Amino acid sequence: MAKRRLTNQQKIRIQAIQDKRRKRQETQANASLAGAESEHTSKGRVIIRHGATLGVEDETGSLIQCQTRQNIGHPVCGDRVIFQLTGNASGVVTALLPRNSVLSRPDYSGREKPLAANLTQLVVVLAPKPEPSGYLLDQYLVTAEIIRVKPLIAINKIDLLEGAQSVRFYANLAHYQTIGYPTVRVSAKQEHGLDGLIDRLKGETSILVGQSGVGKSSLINALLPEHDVETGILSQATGLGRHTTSAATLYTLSQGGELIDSPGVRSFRLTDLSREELEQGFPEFRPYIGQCRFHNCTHEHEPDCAIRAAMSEGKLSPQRLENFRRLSQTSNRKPG
Ligand SMILES: Nc1nc2c(ncn2[C@@H]2O[C@H](COP(=O)(O)OP(=O)(O)OP(=O)(O)O)[C@@H](O)[C@H]2O)c(=O)[nH]1
Ligand SMILES: [Mg+2]
Ligand SMILES: [Zn+2]
Repeated sequence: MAKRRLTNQQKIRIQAIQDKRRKRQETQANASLAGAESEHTSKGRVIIRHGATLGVEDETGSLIQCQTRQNIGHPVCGDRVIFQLTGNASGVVTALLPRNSVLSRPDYSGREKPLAANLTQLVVVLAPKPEPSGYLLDQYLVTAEIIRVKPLIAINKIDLLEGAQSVRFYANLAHYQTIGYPTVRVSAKQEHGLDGLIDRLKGETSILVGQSGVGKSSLINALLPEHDVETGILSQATGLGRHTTSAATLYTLSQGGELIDSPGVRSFRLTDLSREELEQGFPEFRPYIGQCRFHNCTHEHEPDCAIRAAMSEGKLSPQRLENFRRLSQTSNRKPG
């Protein structure tokens, strides 16, 4: 208890220091407008983080390599920051500006680690190869609901689909469209369907997420031909990607919008959610929430369960309910 109070106090103090730096920056900006001398602090955008080093783009579009002051939090790709120049193209980040949203992943010790900030859209990239995981897709879709960003499903490598295989592939994903998740079909390789994707990216800060090898970086290359982002081949033995991209990186699209490439994952662990939060992550469940006989129904075995009844009537997808149950068993450690 005492430890927690101390931590909160520390947080308040760190917050106050950052607020002061922000205010100082604002005053300086005003002073420099008035032609007065100013210490050189500027606002910037983190476009990449490599270990402790940040690539910060200043307001003129120049890239400054920055270290960060301790105790200001953990700036990540997409963060807005205040930095001070220490050299020609080097500096130190002194404050982290408030975030509109943040995508985190638990690290090996289970602690939340931010991956990217100020997102407005989460684009889950799937492909026929490597084979999609509905469980991973559902985890990302729940995450989009929880961090309040728009979800988008991008099916890439459609050039690999033909005939019966194609019909089967789309049939397995059809329920996402029924629920209302926007979906685009593209081929980064053949540059097919990109206009539909570009339309959805305009005016948004989007992050491409998904398994390694689905073609996230290839999509960046197709959308931004002036960049040549490294892409990897799939392993012949396992059909899986080789984790080619190692750090989230923000790109600006000429058609409008910002797009973040991110390292592929094999699995994604949701942060601890209460059952209520998890239910909110499945928007098609909403009409039935509160309709079960028991208010704390787990939708597994209780009598008069509205969710299971809806599934039997074909109104809810059995795969989604299965993933909901799996997630409520693994991520549901927080009391509701
Ligand atoms: N046939 C086909 N292959 C593609 C397409 N897009 C990407 N690929 C191939 O898929 C492989 C993996 O692509 P990447 O872009 O490196 O995948 P990634 O999602 O960035 O992978 P990580 O960085 O490891 O997460 C490469 O061999 C690409 O050439 C596509 O539209 N069609
Ligand atoms: Mg990549
Ligand atoms: Zn129920």
